[in-house]
Amino acid sequence: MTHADLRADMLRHLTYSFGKDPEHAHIRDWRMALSLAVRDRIVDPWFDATRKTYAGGHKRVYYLSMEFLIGRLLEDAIVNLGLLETARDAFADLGVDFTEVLENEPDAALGNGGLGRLAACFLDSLSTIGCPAYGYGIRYEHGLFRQSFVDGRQVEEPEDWLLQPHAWEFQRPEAAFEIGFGGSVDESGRRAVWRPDEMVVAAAYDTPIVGWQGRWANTLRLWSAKPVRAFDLESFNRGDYVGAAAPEALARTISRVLYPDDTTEQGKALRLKQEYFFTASSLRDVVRRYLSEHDDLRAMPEKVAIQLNDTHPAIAGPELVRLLHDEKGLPFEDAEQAARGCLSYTNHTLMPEALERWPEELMASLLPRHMQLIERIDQAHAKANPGRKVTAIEDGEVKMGELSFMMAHKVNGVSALHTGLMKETVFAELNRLHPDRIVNQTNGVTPRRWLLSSNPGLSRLIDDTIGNGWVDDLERLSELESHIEDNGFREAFAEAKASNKRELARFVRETEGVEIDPDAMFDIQIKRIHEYKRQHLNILETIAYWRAIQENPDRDWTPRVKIFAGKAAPGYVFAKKIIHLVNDVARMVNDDPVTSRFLKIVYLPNYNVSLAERLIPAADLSEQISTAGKEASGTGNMKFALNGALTIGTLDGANVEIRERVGAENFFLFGMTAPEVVARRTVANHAEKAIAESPELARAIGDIEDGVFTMDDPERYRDIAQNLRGADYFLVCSDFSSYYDKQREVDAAYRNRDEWNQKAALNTARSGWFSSDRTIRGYMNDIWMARSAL
Ligand code: KOT
Repeated sequence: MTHADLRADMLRHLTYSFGKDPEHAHIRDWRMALSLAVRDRIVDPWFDATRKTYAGGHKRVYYLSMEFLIGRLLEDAIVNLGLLETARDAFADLGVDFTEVLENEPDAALGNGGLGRLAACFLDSLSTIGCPAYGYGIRYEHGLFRQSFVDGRQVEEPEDWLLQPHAWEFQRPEAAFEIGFGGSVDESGRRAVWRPDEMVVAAAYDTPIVGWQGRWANTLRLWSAKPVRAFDLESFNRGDYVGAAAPEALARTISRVLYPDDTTEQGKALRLKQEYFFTASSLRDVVRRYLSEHDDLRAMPEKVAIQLNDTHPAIAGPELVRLLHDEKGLPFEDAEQAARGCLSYTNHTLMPEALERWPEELMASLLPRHMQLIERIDQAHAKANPGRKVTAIEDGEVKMGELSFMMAHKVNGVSALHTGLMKETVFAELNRLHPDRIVNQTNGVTPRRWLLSSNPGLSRLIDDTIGNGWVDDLERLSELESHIEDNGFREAFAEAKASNKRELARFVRETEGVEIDPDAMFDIQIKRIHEYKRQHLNILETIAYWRAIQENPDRDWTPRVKIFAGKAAPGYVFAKKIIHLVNDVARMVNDDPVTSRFLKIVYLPNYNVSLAERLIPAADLSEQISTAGKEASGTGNMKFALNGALTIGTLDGANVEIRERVGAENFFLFGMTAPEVVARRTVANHAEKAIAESPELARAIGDIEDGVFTMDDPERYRDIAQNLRGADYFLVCSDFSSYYDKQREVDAAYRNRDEWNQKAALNTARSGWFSSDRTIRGYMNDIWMARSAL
């Protein structure tokens, strides 16, 4: 396809799909026209993939996830179809800025963070590998809130990506299911019959997901809630026009908004409704598709693999049993076995506050038949494993982790450390009963988005050095190693980074009005704000460094820019205080004429996928500083290493495996290990002791308490300081010295720029294993027993 062909296609869509003539087209019109022209190229491979899957009788994988943090799709599709240069040329002809067109696309934020972004990377890898698969989720009208700062405080505004037409989706009016809630169970007949008293319609919207080089395309099917009857005619005829629209509003509430909590549970009835809504519609679709080709439901596991992305779709266990037993008439035992053969469950966190538990009462009132089946599943498990006290129902609550474990043939963790901890802690007893069930699948990231499109400079250098085979065979990056000795290569590698940093400096100047020096070290921490991720450890170290510079301003300090980005859940007061503190410190430090040559702090608002794509390629140092044992895996850590940033981090999650692969000498390790963390908590006054041993820490906390950064309101951070001096559950104080000292080693290392570049290049060369293609192959082989159809 030439750029003239693409231009002609765009002009046709501009005219006939949108009724615009080129003279009057806005950027948005061009973006929509390009999107449809590109989408047209995906439809054929998409149909082909469906036909091949049917014809070959292939097993299908269904990935059920509450969140798909897909971000922008246009550039991804263009890159995967190999049309980047073609599109650029087409716009050059038209005199329209191509980058502006790409950046005009709203960033679809249908997820909170790691869990949702992992699902999106998996979709890309499944299509690249040619594994027949569907992603199933919710078509939220409002994705994750937009964040801004007012006087340094986080302010949330609703996100409304669907206010404008969405170029990528196809509405499927023919694919709709009625989903029930509440009511009662009629057990008078031979089979239990659930009679719900509330119904909504789940309507399907499909987005094709094309893989690398357009060889295969799968479907992301998102469900939108609609009323069974849009309008209550009776109310209308009575003249009650508001009441007439009530059923519509009620039904639509279910897919209205994404819950903005990451790794914490809200326990709200609407959330449980959302979970059942998308799980039930997805399973009905799966069973319908299976029965269109097969008739033996007991053999379903041979053709169907259903992955539960955490426990959010855990109701899939009882729902599938209900469909097979109550509705299709299989004996309970056969239904349970067939369901278990299909289902598997990924655990993403061990933090007790994130493990889903639903009050029995709520479950019974919303899903009465499911509550009965959960009891039966629990009893069957107890009967099969006598003498063991492990149950899915405890203290009047349904424990969704235990339920998922019992209903899955495989359960996986997301890094080696995390999987080990799962076996030792939350699932210890279940693991003893089912020792082969828990397996590890270390997370990965798609190299198409996280290197090829987001870092074109480095990608070009890699192509020129080893060819472009790395894009779908990322371990080939190891071929770069032999070139690292070559001065020319090292300089080109350094220049790719330098150029990304200049571009970021320009962005920060234009959006924030803050001047940062592209030659300073760019030290970046971007992720959800959470106590366990310890952004406050980072800001304490920043304060201490600032004080050290002030005391000795004539020393030759290593210039740094500390960059933060990330959202706090709206109800998470402590996390919001951390944001405010960083902003207050930034204001003070950036205005300090003595230190500002050496230290700048930037907190970028509204962190999302697109901002990550801008920041990661420009990083020198990646902050992965969670309390050991708390971050299940991390995936940002992988993206940074892949893009040639060095990590300062704890032995937590996938950091462990990153360090093993890139080499200990190319990774700045600090802090306690997971077992040391557990031991340290038993030490009386651990925080007080750590503060007494570190004058830098004592001073930094003192500054916060004295209102150094909050002259107008010295009390503002009293509770942060109190928490640090007191419980300090996440051991910020106990890890401080080790972190501070390691940062000074980082300073020294950055001064030897050539050696630093060598370490950076080694990080890239040795990060190939962290491709989500590798992860997906692991799931296919160890869990799904699925094969590529290519
Ligand atoms: C839990 C409850 C609600 C919403 C999100 C979660 C959640 C997110 N649990 N774990 N995560 C993160 O998942 C990522 C992908 O596996 C991990 O890399 C990360 O460490 C988890 O915190």
